[in-house]
Amino acid sequence: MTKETTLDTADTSLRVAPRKPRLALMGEFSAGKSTLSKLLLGGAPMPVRVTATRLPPVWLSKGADSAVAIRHDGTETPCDITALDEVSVEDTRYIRLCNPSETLDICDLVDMPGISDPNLSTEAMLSLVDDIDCVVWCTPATQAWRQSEAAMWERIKDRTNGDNILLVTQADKLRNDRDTARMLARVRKETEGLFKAVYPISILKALDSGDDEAKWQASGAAEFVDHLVEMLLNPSSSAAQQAPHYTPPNAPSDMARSDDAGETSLALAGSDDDETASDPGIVPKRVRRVRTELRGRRTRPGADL
Ligand SMILES: Nc1nc2c(ncn2[C@@H]2O[C@H](COP(=O)(O)OP(=O)(O)O)[C@@H](O)[C@H]2O)c(=O)[nH]1
Ligand SMILES: [Mg+2]
Repeated sequence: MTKETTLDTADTSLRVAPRKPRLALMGEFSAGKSTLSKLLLGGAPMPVRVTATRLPPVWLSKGADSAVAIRHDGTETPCDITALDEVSVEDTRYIRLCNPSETLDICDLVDMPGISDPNLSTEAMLSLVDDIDCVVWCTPATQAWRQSEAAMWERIKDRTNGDNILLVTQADKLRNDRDTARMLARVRKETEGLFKAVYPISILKALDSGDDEAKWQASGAAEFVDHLVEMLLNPSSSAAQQAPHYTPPNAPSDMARSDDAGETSLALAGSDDDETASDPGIVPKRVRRVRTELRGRRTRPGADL
């Protein structure tokens, strides 16, 4: 009996609020992380150039467009969403950016600076990694998986839940399929056991694929997005529970609304009408594809959310 009581107490006091998985995009400078975040966010246009080079980590959560700089000492300063590159890189632990993209219904996305960025200390990066769950590591096809990446990944991988993907970006820069196959064989061998999967992709081709399903497939995005969505909806770690309306730390008050969470999760999957209502502009086809992936996973018989 005593034991039972203790367990009950522990259960109540230690219960962690369920939340969405937090996915970090990592890799060297110019590996394509910010371009990938653009691809994943799809139709919700970023109000700023997230490809600006000197930015602190950008933590993207679902919500109406807003930006807040979180300093290393924990203090917060709202910032001009159109001038994020004015935020002090040295003082800022990360910029919290809210964005209405539906992708952010299933995860938070953290667009990290390059791993060798002199403005981001290794300690600061590792401390942020401790707050995320999983990683898509971007490595450019022409110089894939350099020693610096292998060394840094060694320090990072055990801080994740293991749901990590290695994305070999800029595959369009290789001369032909044979070069691609050789490069992939090498990278897969060198990273054996370090990632759940390795995918080649041309993010630019994926962004350009428009309505063309064959081009979307050929870009490598289809296979990658399929796996990523599957992983985010069924994370390995019990720390990252699925919860459609998790409110991130320091969330602005307009994000803390508590509407019927479960319903909303499935509504995302279900209704194109809703999408049209909230997004009166043109919805790029690539976004619909990400949504289709979400929809497929959420409506699949037996899919357990
Ligand atoms: N050729 C090619 N260029 C790409 C691709 N993805 C990104 N880039 C370019 O690579 C450069 C660096 O991309 P960026 O996303 O800013 O890299 P980050 O520093 O990792 O965030 C930009 O000029 C992108 O346009 C791709 O798939 N193919
Ligand atoms: Mg970037």
